[in-house]
Amino acid sequence: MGATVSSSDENEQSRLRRRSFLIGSGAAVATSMFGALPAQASPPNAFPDDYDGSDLWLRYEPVADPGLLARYRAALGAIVVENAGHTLVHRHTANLSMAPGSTEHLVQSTLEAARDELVRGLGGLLGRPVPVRDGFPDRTVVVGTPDSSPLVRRLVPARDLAPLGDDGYLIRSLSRGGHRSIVVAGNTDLAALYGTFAFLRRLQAQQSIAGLDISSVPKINHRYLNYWETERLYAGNNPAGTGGLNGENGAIFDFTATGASAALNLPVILDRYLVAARAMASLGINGITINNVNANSFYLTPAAIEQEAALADALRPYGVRLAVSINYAAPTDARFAPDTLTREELDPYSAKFRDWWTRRARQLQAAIPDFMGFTVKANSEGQPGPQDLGYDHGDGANGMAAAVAPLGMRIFWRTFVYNADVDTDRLKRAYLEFGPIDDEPQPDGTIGRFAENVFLQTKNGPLDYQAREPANPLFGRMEHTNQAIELQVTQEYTGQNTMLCYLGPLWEEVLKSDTHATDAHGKLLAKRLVGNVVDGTAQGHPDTAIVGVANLGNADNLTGHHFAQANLYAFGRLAWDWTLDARGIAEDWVRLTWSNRDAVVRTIVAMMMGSREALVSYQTPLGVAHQFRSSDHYGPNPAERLARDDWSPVYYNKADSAGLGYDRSPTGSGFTAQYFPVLAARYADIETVPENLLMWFHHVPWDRRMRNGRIFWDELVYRYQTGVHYVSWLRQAWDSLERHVDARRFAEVKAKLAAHEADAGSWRDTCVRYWQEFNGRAIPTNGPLAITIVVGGRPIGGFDAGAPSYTVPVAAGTSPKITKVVPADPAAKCEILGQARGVPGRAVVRITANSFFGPILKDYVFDLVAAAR
Ligand code: GCW
Repeated sequence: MGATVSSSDENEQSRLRRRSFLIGSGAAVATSMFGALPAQASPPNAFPDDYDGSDLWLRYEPVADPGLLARYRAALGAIVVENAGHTLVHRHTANLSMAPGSTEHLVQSTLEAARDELVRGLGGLLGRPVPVRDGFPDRTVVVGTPDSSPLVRRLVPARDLAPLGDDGYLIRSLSRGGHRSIVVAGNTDLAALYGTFAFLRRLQAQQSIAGLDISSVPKINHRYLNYWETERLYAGNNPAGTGGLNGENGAIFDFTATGASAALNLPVILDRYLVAARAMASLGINGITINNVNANSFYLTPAAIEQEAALADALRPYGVRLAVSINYAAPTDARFAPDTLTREELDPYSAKFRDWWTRRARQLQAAIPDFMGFTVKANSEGQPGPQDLGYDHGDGANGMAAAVAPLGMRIFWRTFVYNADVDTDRLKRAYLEFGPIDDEPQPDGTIGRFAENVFLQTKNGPLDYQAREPANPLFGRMEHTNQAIELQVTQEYTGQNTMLCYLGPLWEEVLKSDTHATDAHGKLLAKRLVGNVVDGTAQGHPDTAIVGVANLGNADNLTGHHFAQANLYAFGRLAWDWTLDARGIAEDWVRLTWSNRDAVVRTIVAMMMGSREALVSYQTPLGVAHQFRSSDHYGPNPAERLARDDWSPVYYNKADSAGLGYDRSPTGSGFTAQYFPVLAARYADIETVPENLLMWFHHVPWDRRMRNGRIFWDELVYRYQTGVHYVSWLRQAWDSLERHVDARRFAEVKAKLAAHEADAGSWRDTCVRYWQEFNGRAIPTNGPLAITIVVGGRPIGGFDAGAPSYTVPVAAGTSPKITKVVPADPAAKCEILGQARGVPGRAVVRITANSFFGPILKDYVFDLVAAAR
């Protein structure tokens, strides 16, 4: 498809950008085809222009559609929450109070939380107060449980509530004798609160509330956050870095802030704690471990326990329970003197060790009766553990578990271990250490040594939260052990607080990936997706857990990047129901957070949905893992070689003159054998391994033919380029929303996207140049956005699509005008944004096309210069 040019002559880029000349079908059609919003007039956005994002998705803006507003108002005349103040939750801290000037408020019962959320939510959405009433007026929303509410007992048959368990809820429209109501009910106050948020979500997303008959039960029992207050914290309120300001460290909860913030430490409760609590409850998150797994034993000291108790008091009405991470060697810490142990006394079988932990757990339980237990990172990355005394992870986990079992607590023991003595391939190590413990016959005739109150907490992949990994082979392998999956919500390897990367698709991919797990007779299990293993349906586990390493901080918007809120949201929704699809979750989030206008929703959802695959493409395409510089895990450093082999990008890329990638097949490290047979065979063979994991399992020759016919080197380079081109499209798509998004958030995201594009380009360039050192090859020039231009009758092509600009010599006496643009992809759209008026001069050609993960865009910048004579 060629194109004839019809543009005026201009040579200044800022002016070029304002005037765009489209070749072909007309601007509106072309842009909407690629997801950006046509620039037509529309009503101004409802959010105030200075809105900072601090409400997360709990934003209750008045419903703009007059018809819908009228229907909502007609249906929702009153709120009835009977006996809301009857069942008060425990409160330890006598003088629990909000910081001066707070806007949130403390409640002391879960039903009060539900009632107040309805008052706030319906009042905002309906644009007028909705009164709280006694009795049973017409047009009422009733919230409660059969215990709290005689009305619920009357309106909802017991048999309908029975299958909901403790956390499930139902939402039902009822109409009797002309009397209409909506009832939100569960078996517990917390379930009623969950139902309340689900009901409000419907209104926020402007869905119909007529004829409701909804029920929902979570698939996983424990839906927890881990919060690392000192590491990978990308949501601090200091925009120049990740830290805090005014004596805060950037973490969401203040324990030890100094200076101007010293008066804000717990037990004082800040607004953001309650926003976070409401947000967690809105998703059904029911626990949080509040400190880093590289644990500071401060959190076990009496003074800290008092602070934790205050936090627990504030979160309790929302059903969010507390745990802390511990250091295995905490008993040796002088802060507990005289109650300390020697290093030799850390024997997990000894009464001394166990009693020490029982004492600590009792202190916690005295202040926090529903304290959950401990999260443990042991013998990992320098942390102490049972192996220091010659014991294994089973001994250590069970020793701790025995100490806290009488108190009803659990141990979450992480499997993120990779002791170099176990195997040269880091990926094989955890399986080799944990697997055999699961197989051990026990004296009571059962199999598997891990105690019942132990959960192994396992990262989704075998390496370390990379943007793409195969599922961890421990899923399905630990048949006799409780196992929680650990996902990283904070974007350590996925762009931190700069890149827009929606992680829903990553988690959906892993939760829905087939383990091909078999039973003891080698027969494939009927239910065997990773999600089935996690929710217990694969192997019949009654207790189940999912953990997200959270991305909260003290930034105004709580997550640093406005789009990082989506990741917390998606984690929570998937924790409740892992079978949901990432796109639907994104759509809900956009409606709750940005806008209900369909065209805006479509554009933002499109921006989100390709963002993770784009990041994979410009950072670590085709299965090459962990090419991050070690200093911060943000930028690239494929050449880096560290003292620790298994922290070094070179260890993962294995670049040489023959090719690239880590051979983990049977001819290499043999890691593939840790998978169940179907997967082991698929991954072992370079012909059958999924191409997106190619270099994860194989050392790939530069000339290897890919499935699309290209050679590996060319495809590799195009993947890097395509990822960056997606980010260029993101910027254009976002710009198209300027009139539809409140000003402050628009500008903040726009600035992040500019940095994102530059940093994605640096990933592409750094990696491609480094690979060239091994293969000596040129950059291929026939990628997805390749073009040929015609100037003065002469076709010019072969451009490196990764270059920022191109010099085009123009013969004396010929016009510098581009007369034709021919894209390699016939479906691509070409647009000449401007022509050079003379030489030297500048022309810009925009190419837009679709890649396999979404729209891509490149502006070719041509510097037209006089040809040398
Ligand atoms: O990815 C690594 C991170 C560490 C982290 C560790 C872990 C808290 O770089 O920051 O330590 O994983 O998960 O234990």
